[in-house]
Amino acid sequence: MAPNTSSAPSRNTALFERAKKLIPGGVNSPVRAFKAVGGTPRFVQRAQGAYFWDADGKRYIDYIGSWGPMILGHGHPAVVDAVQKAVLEGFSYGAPTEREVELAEEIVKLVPSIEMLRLVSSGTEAGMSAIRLARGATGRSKIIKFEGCYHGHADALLVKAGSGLATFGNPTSAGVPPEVVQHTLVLEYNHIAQLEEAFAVHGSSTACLIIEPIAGNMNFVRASVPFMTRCRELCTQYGVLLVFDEVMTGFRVALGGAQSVYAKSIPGFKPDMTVMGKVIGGGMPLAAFGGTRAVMEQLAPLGPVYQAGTLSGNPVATACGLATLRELQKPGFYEALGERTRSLVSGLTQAATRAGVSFCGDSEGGMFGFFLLEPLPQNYATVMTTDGPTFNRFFHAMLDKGVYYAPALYEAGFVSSAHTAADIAETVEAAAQFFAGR
Ligand code: HOZ
Repeated sequence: MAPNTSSAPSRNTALFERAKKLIPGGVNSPVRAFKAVGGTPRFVQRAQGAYFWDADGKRYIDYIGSWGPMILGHGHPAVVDAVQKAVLEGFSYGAPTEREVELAEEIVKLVPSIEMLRLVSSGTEAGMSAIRLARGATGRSKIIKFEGCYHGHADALLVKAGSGLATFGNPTSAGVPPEVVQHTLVLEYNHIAQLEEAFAVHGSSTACLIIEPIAGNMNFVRASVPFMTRCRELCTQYGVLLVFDEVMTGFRVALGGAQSVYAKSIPGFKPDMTVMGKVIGGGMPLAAFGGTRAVMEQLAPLGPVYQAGTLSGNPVATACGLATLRELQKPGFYEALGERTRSLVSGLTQAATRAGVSFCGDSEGGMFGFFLLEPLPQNYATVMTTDGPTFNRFFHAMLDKGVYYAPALYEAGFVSSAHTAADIAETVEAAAQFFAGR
């Protein structure tokens, strides 16, 4: 399709108007609506490699990649081939398949803390199920989470979460009764003294501590090594299950996920449970939760904790996930991805610095974040001090130049193996023009 000319009516606008009549806010997930940054969401027509084209035929370098799953870029031939073959064999059976066993074997092989796992269809479902299992396995009710960490939209976890809730300046959703979250303790990310106090009071009645080890829903904020070390020590001391939410970071920051990154600094480090999604489905609705055998065997039909799903382990989704995981294991994959991502963050930082703009960024593997402030924030409150209006102008300037970042400053960004050095250079040049003319 030929690109729309500026005088022609925008198909994005027309589609948005049509969508708003039937779908709340015109979108099926809030952040997509551009409410925080203003303007009209781009309706995607098609995507290939590092790019997508909108309904007006304009091309964008895509740094969202479906919010993380598209680590190989769009339409990777090996993945497309696997999905096409799977589709011909049937869409869904509601019965076990060899492919879901293969996917489980692959994940267990690559993530040593996971001895058993269950496949589900979304990160929200995985997080919600992991919490129920942690409570069932420990016989305790309380859970600990951190401000700015988002673990999907299950009621008990929708307290002071980041992502879309942060965008709308509303830390907790309406419709979540106080009684439902009375057992959810929310602590400050990277605050060791507060963590120790909370464990001293509530440790023995707490089922689990759930954490995004590298938080991607308040932009990109790492848990410090000393903080993570204390999380592990206190969980062990009080019999609290340490649950890593690796929906974003799993197979994204390293082949073994963020836990393998922490294991480099904390000898023998392992969480008790892990929640995964995004990359393991390669762009199809697929997620998982897993952990030690002792905990996972509490799950029905073996144990008393109920959990189920009609589309769980879907044969097309598992084909897509398996093909994706096989590509990631090719030699040098993460080295190249990490290098490309670092080159983006350092290019943006240099461009901002040259123009005298306060800027900092960080990345791990194919996940990154940047802030229009310095130094790197360590918690949600600091992230919230970012200059929103300037970010919004930056976002739109980049969009005009064909670079698509997340339409909110509380979201991490993603680079795929399809992004080339030329894509990074084009992006950095676009940013440099904005910083220079700001
Ligand atoms: N929960 C995602 C942001 N962290 C947004 C998902 C979407 O809009 O697709």
